[in-house]
Amino acid sequence: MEIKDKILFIGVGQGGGNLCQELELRGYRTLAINTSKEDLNTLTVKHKYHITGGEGCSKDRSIGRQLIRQDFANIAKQINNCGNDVEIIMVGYTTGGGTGSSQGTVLVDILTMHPEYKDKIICSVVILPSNKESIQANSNAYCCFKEISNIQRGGACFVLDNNEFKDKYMINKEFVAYLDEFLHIPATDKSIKGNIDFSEIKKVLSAHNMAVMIAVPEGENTVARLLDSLQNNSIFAKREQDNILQYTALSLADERLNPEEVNQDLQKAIGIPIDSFTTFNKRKRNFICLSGLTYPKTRLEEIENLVNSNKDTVLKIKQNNLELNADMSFLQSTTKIEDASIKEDSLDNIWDKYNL
Ligand SMILES: Nc1nc2c(ncn2[C@@H]2O[C@H](COP(=O)(O)OP(=O)(O)OP(=O)(O)O)[C@@H](O)[C@H]2O)c(=O)[nH]1
Ligand SMILES: [Mg+2]
Repeated sequence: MEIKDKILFIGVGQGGGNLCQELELRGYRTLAINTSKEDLNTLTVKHKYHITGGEGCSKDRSIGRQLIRQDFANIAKQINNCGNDVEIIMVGYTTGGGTGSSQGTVLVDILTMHPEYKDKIICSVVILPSNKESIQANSNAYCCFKEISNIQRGGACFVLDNNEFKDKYMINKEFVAYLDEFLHIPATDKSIKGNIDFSEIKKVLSAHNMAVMIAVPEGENTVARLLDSLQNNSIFAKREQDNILQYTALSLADERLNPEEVNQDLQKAIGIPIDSFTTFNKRKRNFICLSGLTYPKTRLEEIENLVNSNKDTVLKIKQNNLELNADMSFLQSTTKIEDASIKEDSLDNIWDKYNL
């Protein structure tokens, strides 16, 4: 079975769909779902699904949340149709919009508990807005990340950052290239000094919390250059420098290098993982994937500060309103259930956890 048949990539919203487009060019199985027909029409991917009743969410997360809840049975059918035989499902979405940001996380959470999918590895690819984007986009991203950080059973979460590159489509392209390179390691990178097989790829991807990938061309000072790229020249959100990680997968270009020494040097800077997997390649590239990293707390604090520094203005805009204070709630129905009534974490009540 080819690697491409073991993975399904589900893109939610526009950014998620754009990732599907890039992956499909490389032969991967994808499913693009969106509340907006117009967004879906920009894609040429084979499997697309327009969420019933959706007209886009215009960055309103509560609309997206309501729509996925109502239409989940149909969405599940689509997923089943495209990938009930895969081993890994990746869900990709942006955190700043309305559709992906409200639906991606709950979809991941549900898949990790769903009888048909809970034995698969459910990974995420999420995208942070740049600090030049709107207050709404940044506020959405923060709220979305609060939910991401509470997911209990998910696998690796790759966090791409629009702050790090001017061209967001280049970020997509670069990520997809890295992912493709990583997933092909078992097939292409072989050495008597060590191989990485698919079960090790799965081990790396099954680690909870954040993951990153980076590659540098072959050359002197392999470790220093890998470390520099990890820190300064990456499409991913900046890592916390707390030496917490679970796994590393490393493919080296120069077979004369001693893998134990290289790993030791790396670990001095990034911390000691539970396990490290190493192989060699003929692509003249040094490639590394780290997983089980802490979520990018410092970067999220930046987003929090950006939103907070605009809070007064936003509140003023919102308060610039006719005030009608009488309580008419006795005539209004609500679907919101108080937190106290949400008890155990089951597939049925998971939606209530995501009430907006
Ligand atoms: N890196 C990257 N960022 C993107 C892409 N598309 C959108 N974004 C960013 O994502 C945010 C907007 O999210 P979208 O994915 O367009 O929103 P959506 O999920 O379709 O939600 P609505 O349009 O509000 O229904 C902004 O921060 C954009 O800069 C993409 O293809 N790549
Ligand atoms: Mg959209």
